[in-house]
Amino acid sequence: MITIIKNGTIITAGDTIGADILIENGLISAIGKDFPEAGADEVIDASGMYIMPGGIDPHTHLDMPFGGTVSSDDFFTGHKAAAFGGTTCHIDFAIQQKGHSMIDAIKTWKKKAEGKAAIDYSFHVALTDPVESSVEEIPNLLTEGVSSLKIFMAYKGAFQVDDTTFMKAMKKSAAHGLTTMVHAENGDAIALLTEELLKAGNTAMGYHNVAHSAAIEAEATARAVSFVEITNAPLYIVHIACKDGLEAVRNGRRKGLPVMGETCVQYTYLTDQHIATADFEGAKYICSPPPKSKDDQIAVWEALRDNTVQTVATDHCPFWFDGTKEGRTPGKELGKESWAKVPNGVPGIEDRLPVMWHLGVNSGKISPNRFVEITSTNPAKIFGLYPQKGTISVGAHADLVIFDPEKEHTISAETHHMNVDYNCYEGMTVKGWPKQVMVRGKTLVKDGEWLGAQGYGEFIPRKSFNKIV
Ligand code: DUC
Ligand code: ZN
Ligand code: ZN
Repeated sequence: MITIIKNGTIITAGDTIGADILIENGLISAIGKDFPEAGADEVIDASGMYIMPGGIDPHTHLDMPFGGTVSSDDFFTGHKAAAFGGTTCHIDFAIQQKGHSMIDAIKTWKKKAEGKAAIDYSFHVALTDPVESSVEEIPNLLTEGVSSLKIFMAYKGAFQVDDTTFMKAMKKSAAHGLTTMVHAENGDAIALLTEELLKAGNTAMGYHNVAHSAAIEAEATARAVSFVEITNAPLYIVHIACKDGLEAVRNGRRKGLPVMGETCVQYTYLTDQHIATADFEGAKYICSPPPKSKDDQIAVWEALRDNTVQTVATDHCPFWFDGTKEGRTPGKELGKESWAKVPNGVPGIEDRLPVMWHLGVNSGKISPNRFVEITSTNPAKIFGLYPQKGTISVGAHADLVIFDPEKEHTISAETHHMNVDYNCYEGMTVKGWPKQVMVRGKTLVKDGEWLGAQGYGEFIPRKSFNKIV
């Protein structure tokens, strides 16, 4: 199969060039001008369009048992939605069950995706059983194509592990070329405050932000950065949402420590005021860590600009607002009586690229090249997918977004493709929209039409060639 994309403007993390792309059998085989069209199966005229590497979402939770229910997008619905929004690859989390190995978890998550996947995917694994055998298992993860390991400093009694296990895991991972990742919130403090708040009858949604305050996130983030200094092991801190946490990462990087940071699209737009909305509406925005003050949001944008954070993800973990309807899994209504029972998570896998383009590029906060870098290139580099993915170069997968910078679209749950009954960006009119989206040369979405297929998406094994960026 030979495809030519002509007359477009190619945007990568490093360059903006007017050139045509030749695609052969799913790979980019040449970048140049005036390729002979005779013999091509398809010629796409991309006049007026930008051509960018497909989005790579480094942090998602599809089909994840959590909070007494399961996230509402599986590996087909989530993938279809991702493709409509220009994301062509993502890295999900296989979560270890206590008493079981991490290899078991990876196998379980691979099964969830098999036959359903429509875009390409890979897995991180979360170490949740803080026993010696878990740490000993770390080198074996590479045989399953997993080169990144997640630790939770939060979710006491469930996923949280102690600092000793955390540091041992960092050292073992570093010694074998794996990158450690961490959810940085102080789980002990959250558990204590939750108990006190509930005892005092403070059950309204806004109290989620009291139990998950900026100090609680910043303390854990600073501690995690100190662990990098102590172990000299690389660390990627996921979903950073507060100014003081970002400052801890910035200081660590200034010292030359191998620490990296991720933020999520919701933290560039939502604030604690969304969660404090009356009449249970705020439950829609409950996630951990939660979006915080306007000041924190400004700090997130600053960190995206000055490279304190290198990636923007989604932490996509959707739950129905009303999960009582026929055919739905239980959702946010589980927490009608108390914020503490609301399943934590927000949808966003479909919205990430258009919202970041609109809020970031259209406003002049970030350049189109920086947009590509934080949404695709850096996730690929950090997690060992580059240069197969994350850029437009000869030999790379033809995972491409043909993006119409002039097209306006109003985001709504009525028209989105995520399997969830609300959207965090409801009513936002964005300028710039994916016109055509390809994974390995196959068009999955064209002019709003779904042309993809369940089972087309491939598991991408990753070796220990992760980079620090
Ligand atoms: N936070 C969420 O809000 N959902 C999934 C897991 C997490 O850490
Ligand atoms: Zn997390
Ligand atoms: Zn997460």
